[in-house]
Amino acid sequence: MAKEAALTPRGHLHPITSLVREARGIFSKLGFSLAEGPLLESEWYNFDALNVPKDHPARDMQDTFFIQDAPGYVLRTHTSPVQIRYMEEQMKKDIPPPYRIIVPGRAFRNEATDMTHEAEFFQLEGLAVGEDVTLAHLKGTLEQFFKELFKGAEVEVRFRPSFFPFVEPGVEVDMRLVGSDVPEKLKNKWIEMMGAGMVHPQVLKNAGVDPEKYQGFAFGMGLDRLAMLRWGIDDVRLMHSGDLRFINQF
Ligand code: 2U9
Repeated sequence: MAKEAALTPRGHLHPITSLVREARGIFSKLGFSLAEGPLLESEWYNFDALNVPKDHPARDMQDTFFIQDAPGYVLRTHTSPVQIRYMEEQMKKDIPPPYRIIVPGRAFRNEATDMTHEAEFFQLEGLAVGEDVTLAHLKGTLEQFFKELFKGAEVEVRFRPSFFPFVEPGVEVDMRLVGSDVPEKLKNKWIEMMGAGMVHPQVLKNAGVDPEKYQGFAFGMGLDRLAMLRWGIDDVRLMHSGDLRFINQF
């Protein structure tokens, strides 16, 4: 019996599945729970509620998959609508902040594909809302995340000012790994990991949360890129190809 079990071929976790599981473990220790939402999303949740203007290039046919038989609906271009839905639902149930969630999931962009671009990609976003949430909490949270994800390395995190319509201020988050265990390709280099910021007051309002009373931080990253960095994968198209020769290497 034992011998038979040893000979049974084993499946392999997709690298993105591994990353989601790890992220879930790390963030749950920080008090974050997991939220999910639909892939087919209304323009309100995907764009308007998130403060993306009507004339924003992201709302163009070239960048977004619109649905012919469902006017007003799109394949979500990020997982951010899930955070809007979550806050709205909590407020409707009379459950005020603090909120802490991570949101893993697929997102879609209508663009030409190459080694670093895919029309389908996988995101991990996060949201923390409370009466005294600051950018410093965001930095500490992300430092802890990277530290646990790249175990054995010393991790530094830096913010550079940036702009996203749903946050103010917005930042690009870079990470630098130092230490003897770090692969040469990643060592001592600032690597852009994600975008983040303080949730725009209008966005809180759109979700039914009083921006006079509450603030929040939010972040978003691509797990495809993170997996490529971590395992030295050079073509993002392998990630969603369903090719077992790829998956079997993990
Ligand atoms: C709500 C409010 C704010 C999430 C954020 C980014 C910045 C960001 C990109 C990283 C790489 C998407 O996968 S990617 O192309 N994301 O830069 N995301 S702030 O902000 C939110 C989300 C939800 C309610």
